[in-house]
Amino acid sequence: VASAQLIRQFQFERVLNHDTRSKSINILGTIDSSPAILIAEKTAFSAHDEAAIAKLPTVSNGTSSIRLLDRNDIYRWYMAVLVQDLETSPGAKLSLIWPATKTHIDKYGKQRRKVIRETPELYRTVLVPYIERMRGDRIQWVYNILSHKVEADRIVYENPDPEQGFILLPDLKWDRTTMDALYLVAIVRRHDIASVRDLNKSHIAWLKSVESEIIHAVTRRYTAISAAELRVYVHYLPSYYHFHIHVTNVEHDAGDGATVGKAIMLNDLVARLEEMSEDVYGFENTTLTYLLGENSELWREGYASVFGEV
Ligand code: M7G
Repeated sequence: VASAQLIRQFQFERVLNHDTRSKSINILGTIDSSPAILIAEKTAFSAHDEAAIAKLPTVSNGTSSIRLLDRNDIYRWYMAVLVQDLETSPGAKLSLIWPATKTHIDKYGKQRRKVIRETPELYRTVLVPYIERMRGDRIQWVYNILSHKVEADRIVYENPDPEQGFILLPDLKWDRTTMDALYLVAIVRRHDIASVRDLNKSHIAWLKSVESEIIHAVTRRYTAISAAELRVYVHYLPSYYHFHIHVTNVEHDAGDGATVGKAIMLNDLVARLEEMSEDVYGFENTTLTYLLGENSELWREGYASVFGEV
């Protein structure tokens, strides 16, 4: 209830970005004179809920809720107001970041991207110092989850071992109802892995068991989904430098977050580690290529001078 009051105080400032395909919009505003970002996304149809889908063309709040726009031969197109209900069929999912930092505003704004071919040397000289600066307060939310301070009742599965353990729970991007859009995140307990770069051959067995525990836990909890319908992957670059794994339904279009230049299948990471020679040993010593937004501090203050047309 408290958070619903908070979102009502949002004062519009400007649109940061919008997307017609995902039907989402990122808005910058203020709450209590501090910057706030509101992300609104229309919810997907819940194809598993066949009873609701069957009623789609007939349900109406009143006679004016479906209007024929035009017809041509066998084709007809309409505009409609669908019956919505906060519990079973909400119309939109809203996320609020408040107070938002400059890094958040950059991330949710429209931006062009660049391809970064990051050699081991660039990783050490440009990215490592950047990660050091970024790790601080930005991952408070991760520590809150690991210490059961927040979201504890949402946990899907937990392995409490301090070294090997992790917590699997719904990602904030998931509306927690639409099965086709299932999106979970697994956050590891250990603090010594900031990103894929810190993974090496010594982690192979651990990564394999984490992946199989994840798959087992998800398919047990969400019985409509099978192991072959799960996309288990990691981001490089991530936004948050504490190792975590994305778990989504393959049917879900996770947008940029699931594309080449950002997402790497966990299985592929493990296979690469297995194939690596003892000399190379870990991702620290490889070249990784990814996309980076031009608004980011990492581009402006780091890679622009290396890859930019100066
Ligand atoms: P990432 O690859 O570091 O960043 O993944 P990005 O995908 O946002 O670029 C972090 C993941 O954690 C994303 O899928 C976020 O949606 C999710 N996430 C972020 N926060 C702040 C939270 C949170 O507070 N709770 C939960 N459950 N998930 C979060």
